[in-house]
Amino acid sequence: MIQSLIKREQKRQDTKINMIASENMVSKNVLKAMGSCFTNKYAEGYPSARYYAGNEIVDCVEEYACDLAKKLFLCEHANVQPHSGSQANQAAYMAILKPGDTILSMSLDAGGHLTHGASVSQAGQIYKIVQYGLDANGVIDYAGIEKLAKSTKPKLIVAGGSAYSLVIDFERISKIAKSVEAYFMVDMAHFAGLVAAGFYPNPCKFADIVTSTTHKTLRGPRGGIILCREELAKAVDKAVFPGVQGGPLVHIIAAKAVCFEEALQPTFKTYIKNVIDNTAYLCKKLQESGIKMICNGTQTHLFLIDLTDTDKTGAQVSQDLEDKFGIIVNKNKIFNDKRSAKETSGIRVGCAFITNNKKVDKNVLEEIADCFKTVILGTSAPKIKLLKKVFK
Ligand code: DSN
Repeated sequence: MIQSLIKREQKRQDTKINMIASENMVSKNVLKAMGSCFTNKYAEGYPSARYYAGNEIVDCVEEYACDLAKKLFLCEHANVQPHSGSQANQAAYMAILKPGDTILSMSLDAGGHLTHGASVSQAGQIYKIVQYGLDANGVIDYAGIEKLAKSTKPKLIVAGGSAYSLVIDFERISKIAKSVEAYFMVDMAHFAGLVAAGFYPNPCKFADIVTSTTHKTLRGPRGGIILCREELAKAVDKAVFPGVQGGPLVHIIAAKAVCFEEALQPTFKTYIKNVIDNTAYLCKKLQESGIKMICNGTQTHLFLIDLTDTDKTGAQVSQDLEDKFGIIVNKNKIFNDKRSAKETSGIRVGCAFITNNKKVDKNVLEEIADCFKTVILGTSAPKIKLLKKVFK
């Protein structure tokens, strides 16, 4: 049964036009490591300090993955055990905060993440959460962060998110954090690949703790990592295990190492440059046709379409794009959205997945733009000749 479902899913991934900004396509070697015999091993603890015997090879894997992560992101300490970005964030908070401490973070509808303190998340229930948003231009309200930091004296300021399309000014936020003696954490899950390739400022230069997933633009297995300076290393490691997790997923750690090896290659730089170029080109084509963007554009692998001037909801647009053209996107709330998370007034679009297909060029992107225009603006249906050839 499962084998046939795997085949069907592979076909779906090959034939649909996947523009979900947080997804990507791993290499055969990453897949191989994930499916390896390391899945059979328990390894609670850390290299040379395990609670189970038989970890001499596992230790080599974890040490190698940590060394590569440090090399890739130029940081002093790496923990590669978090099972996910959410657990990485949970552990990062636990390493430096006490229940009831104040976190200042970007709100979910401004592009932040659930784990940054939404009321339904664990962080929202354990810590006191104060949130910042966007200014009138859709840019992070840096002046607002400063004001809130001064008035609420947070113990931690968090930057990063899931639906913000501009480069974040880490230096500015780190100065604000220092001025109120708060820790500064960056969740780079979305743009980690851009950082690795040198197309986004490295948050490790400015933040006390950096968390990430490894499966978005970084193009590795599903999982998380935490990076920090040596002085926080012990607290971070203790928070990951035994703080929030038990045994690490050694097969995933092996796959993270493969992903880091790949991200250190020149070909990865080319891939990320193409992702950014494709995203910018598609975004520009849509803007030229009158479609509005939050932040008025993009500097990254994603953009967020603002549907408030149209009669369409995010839910309708996402459904129509899939039904009519096989384009897969996600509906997304926008800042101060009047619609619910089920409907939304935004659509988040990313080019990390489709850029793996070498045939995706400007002509293909123009056909994709025509599909969006048909669904959002009601222009006549395009021929999509190229799309049929490229995604088959
Ligand atoms: N669910 C991820 C995303 O789509 O951005 C964030 O966790």
